[in-house]
Amino acid sequence: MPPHGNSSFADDSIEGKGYDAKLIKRLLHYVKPHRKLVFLAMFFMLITSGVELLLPYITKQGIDKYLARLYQVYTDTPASCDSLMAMEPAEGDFIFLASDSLLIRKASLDTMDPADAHLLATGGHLAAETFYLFPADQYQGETGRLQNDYWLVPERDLGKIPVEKLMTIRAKDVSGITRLALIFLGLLVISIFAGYGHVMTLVVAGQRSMFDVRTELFNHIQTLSLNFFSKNPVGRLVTRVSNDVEALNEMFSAVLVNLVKDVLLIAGTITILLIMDWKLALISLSVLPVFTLASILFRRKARTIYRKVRKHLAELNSSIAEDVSGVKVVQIFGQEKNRRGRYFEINDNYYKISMKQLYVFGVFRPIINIIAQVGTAIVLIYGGLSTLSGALTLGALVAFISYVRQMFKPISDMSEKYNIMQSAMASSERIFGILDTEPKIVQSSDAIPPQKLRGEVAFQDVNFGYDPDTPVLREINFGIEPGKSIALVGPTGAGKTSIISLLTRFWDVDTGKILLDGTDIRDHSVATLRNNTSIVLQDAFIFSRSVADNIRLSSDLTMEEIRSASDMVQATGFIDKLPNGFNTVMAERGATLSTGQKQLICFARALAHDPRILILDEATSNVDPTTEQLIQRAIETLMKGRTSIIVAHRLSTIQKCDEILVIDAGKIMERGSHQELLARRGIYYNLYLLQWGNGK
Ligand code: TTP
Ligand code: MG
Repeated sequence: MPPHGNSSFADDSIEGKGYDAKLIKRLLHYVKPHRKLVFLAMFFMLITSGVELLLPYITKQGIDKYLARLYQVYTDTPASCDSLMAMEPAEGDFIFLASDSLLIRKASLDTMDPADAHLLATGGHLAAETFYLFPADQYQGETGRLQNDYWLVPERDLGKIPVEKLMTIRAKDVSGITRLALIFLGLLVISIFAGYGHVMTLVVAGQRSMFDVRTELFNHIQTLSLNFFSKNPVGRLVTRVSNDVEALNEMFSAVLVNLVKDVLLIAGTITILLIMDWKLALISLSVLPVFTLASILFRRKARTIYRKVRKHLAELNSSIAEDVSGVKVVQIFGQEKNRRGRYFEINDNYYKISMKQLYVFGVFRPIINIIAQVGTAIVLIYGGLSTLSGALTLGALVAFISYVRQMFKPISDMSEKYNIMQSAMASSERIFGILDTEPKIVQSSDAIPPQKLRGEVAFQDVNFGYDPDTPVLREINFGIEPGKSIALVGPTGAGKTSIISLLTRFWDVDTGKILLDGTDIRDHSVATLRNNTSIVLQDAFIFSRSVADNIRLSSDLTMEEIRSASDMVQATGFIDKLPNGFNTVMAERGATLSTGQKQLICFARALAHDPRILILDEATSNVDPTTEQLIQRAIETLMKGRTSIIVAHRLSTIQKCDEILVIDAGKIMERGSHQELLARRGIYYNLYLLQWGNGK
């Protein structure tokens, strides 16, 4: 067993590493069959991330190109004006006014070589005043001045132009903005669909992978030895199969779905910010470490406290349940005051922890929000100053603010994802722990192919204990000829059930050998063992399926065969009286049947499979005399012509057997026929007097 085997199912903690390359690699193995879906999801994800990164940029374009189409006047020597025009600016970026002056579009400073832009802005040749520009043949008003073919209106005087006039002379800007708005909308629609596709494909891939994990886990658990089950209570196994797989699923839907996208968005945003204005970028990113730290701290605290709240709530609930259901006892023994005190304490604990939770949320959430707002404020202050001094366009500032705000959410989400990853890693470790547990009963690779047995059984010097330190069976030696029968008798806890558990390989011997037809049971294939033996256990197990299915199990017995088997053990009588006869579906564990009826069904099951070797652990329970007789006859029918090992409590069964072994404290103390053993006046004789002496 690997190092993360048993020890890790010992506790159900969810602390641990948030990332474990080995575990992730194993998990990916389950995703592999569904990789097409994952790739599709990645494709969708790239689209949505791209759109999200693009939207603020479109806003910037709209503002700079159409809303704030501002120009500044540049005056210098004709030679430098010429050289500027020779830079081949984009259409409308530079406008020739006179030999010594140009109009330069403010937004174009952004797109030109930063060194040139710097030179222009700091050379003292660029006037700070900004103008809107209108063709002189379309508009000439009171405010502004005429220069060449253009009417220049200072930015601050734009409001003086009547609105209707403004709309007509700015028709080009209006149509430009409309076009951008439509593009914006189109992208949004695309991103909605791509986002839907992204989540759906990944969730489907996740559910399918988890389906596979659950199936494998279930199948594997079924092959495990009883040793495993004695160490892992049923409740815990149920948790493994459902909760732990669910934790993995949560990782899929919450983490994998968004993690890559978040990382991509954060990286993309930071890159864009740095390209737009690296100084402003660094300044606005300065709050990130504090923000990240606060988010992590908050998530961690929130998670711990959430767990505590859950624990206290469970305590509260179970306390109410217990006291209400036990109210009679409480009243009869006058325990009301006592229980009230106890309840008050639990209630008070729950109240206190809930208040603490409120406090954590009430303090941390606002703090985190404030940090994010401070980040935005820094951008606004510093960026605002840059915009005023002309180093940053208004559009760039607006885009900057959008990008910075857009970045906070994925960062705060990521700390939550880390928590989910942590529990998922712990869960997968436990799941793999089970998957790595070897089935104890292994079939050796050179096992004899399945065969039909004659039915000779022999135990040779068998020693065995459920745990190595306490031996349960010591030096067990006996043999049974094909078709003969043996009865195991002895006080409770003697080891009778243990002997037959070894024969069915629910467990394997520690030392010694069990031979079937002269061959070690461990060299036979498991199929030989299962096909040639039938076992009826002390606690008859009935599945919640129809009676016929309970007899048939997974074999392909016909209805006639099932009926004839149940006829032979005389079970048909009561089965036919059930509401739907053989098709009556049983309650869980056969709760609606009596003990005797359950036994009879199990006998029919054993008989229908026609085994060479019959193993029977007789129930000790008392049944009415009629059923007793039915059972007795059924056992006789079952034994006929088969090698039988019977843990017997009924004198009549014992007397029918060819040999009786008296077991006590894990040893065979006496053996022989009924008469021989009585004559010895030993353990058997005493048992006889105690149990059957009263004539039963
Ligand atoms: P059994 O073999 O179950 O005793 P028994 O079948 O003779 O008793 P009964 O007549 O009541 O059915 O148990 C022998 C010892 O092994 C006993 O001390 C309990 C112990 N034991 C385990 O430790 N683990 C197990 O799973 C079982 C079945 C028994
Ligand atoms: Mg027993």
